[in-house]
Amino acid sequence: DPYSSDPERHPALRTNSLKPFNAEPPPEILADSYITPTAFFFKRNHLPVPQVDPDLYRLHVEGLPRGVLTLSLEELKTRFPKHTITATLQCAGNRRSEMNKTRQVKGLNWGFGAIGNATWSGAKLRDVLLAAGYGPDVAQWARHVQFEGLDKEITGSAYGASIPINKAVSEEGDVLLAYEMNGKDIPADHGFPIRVVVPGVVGTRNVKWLGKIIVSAQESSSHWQQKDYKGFAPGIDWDTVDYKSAPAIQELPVQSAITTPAEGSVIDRSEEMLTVKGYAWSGGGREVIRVDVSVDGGKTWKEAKLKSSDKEGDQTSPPLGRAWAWKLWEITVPLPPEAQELELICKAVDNSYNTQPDTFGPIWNVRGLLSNAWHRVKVKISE
Ligand code: MTE
Ligand code: MO
Repeated sequence: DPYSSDPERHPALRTNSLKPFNAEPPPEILADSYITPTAFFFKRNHLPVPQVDPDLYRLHVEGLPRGVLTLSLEELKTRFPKHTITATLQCAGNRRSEMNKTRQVKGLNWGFGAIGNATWSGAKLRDVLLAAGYGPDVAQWARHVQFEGLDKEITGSAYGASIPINKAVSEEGDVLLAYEMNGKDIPADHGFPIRVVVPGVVGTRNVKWLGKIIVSAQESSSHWQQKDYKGFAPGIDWDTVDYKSAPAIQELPVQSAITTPAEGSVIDRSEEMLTVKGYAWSGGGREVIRVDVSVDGGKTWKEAKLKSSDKEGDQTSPPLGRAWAWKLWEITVPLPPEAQELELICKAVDNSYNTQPDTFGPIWNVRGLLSNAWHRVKVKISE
């Protein structure tokens, strides 16, 4: 069994698949703390978790005219300044189960917990590429930076993905070769000893157990770059899909969800007030500037209070274009008199004034990706 050396996991995780291991936290814990506890951070593995000896670990940087640069873990930690960022990671399949209810899609049936927020520390990819010989000459032809994981299919091909070179070398792109998550060594499930953190970019490009970096004129030729993680029109099905016709997903659209109360909760009328909480995030470093909440199915809306950390009242903004981390939000509203059932809704707005679509129909796609329609939660009120 290639999965026999997979690590232990927290028993409260909701498992979507055991081999490979895919799981998300109980969603109500997500808004409890600004930083998602590592044990509860969603895990999305396509293959068995590779066992890596940190002393034998080597990272190879290829494709540059100067030849291959090989770095040990120690060299990565000591030759390059250590940077720390707080960034939200979201799987392109987050909230797929809701889109699946509109019309069946193919993929793991994620709820709204395939997202988490962590602090990540490591060397800047930019610094490593410069040390490997990236410069104006290379910029003439290089278009993509490819990543290969140490996890492999039985055929021997490694998990792989790529990102545009501009994101990789930008001083403001903040792409990390991370060796710490939430202040500790990156755990086995999250890519020990090195994972790429590409803030603002879909989970799949954040390659774990990083073995190789290749500077190239081409995108990664991997299955996950070419034949998966792309969006299509609602009319395209498995018989008509042409993967070459759409670009690979990079930056994600604006997203939000209600983490409490849970679907189907019963609220006591005598409580009079109802507190609704959740998360909101947008891709590409766009900052969430507003979350609108309705408790009457979208007839009326109120603005939630946004939080940029666990500090009471913290509404600080990150530098423009570098809002890598989510915001938590909260609102307390009076229970509408007479109503026996409420439909709670949230929708977020980012600083480009992008917002979420109201329903899944118009954004339905065969693979169930980019599922970001208004999040709706029904609750009952008991007398
Ligand atoms: N990297 C490797 N090497 N193998 C993988 O299976 N899964 C990707 C990405 N990086 C994956 C990978 C996907 S689809 C996502 S959503 C994120 O890792 C999940 O990261 P996490 O497990 O740390 O939450
Ligand atoms: Mo993913």
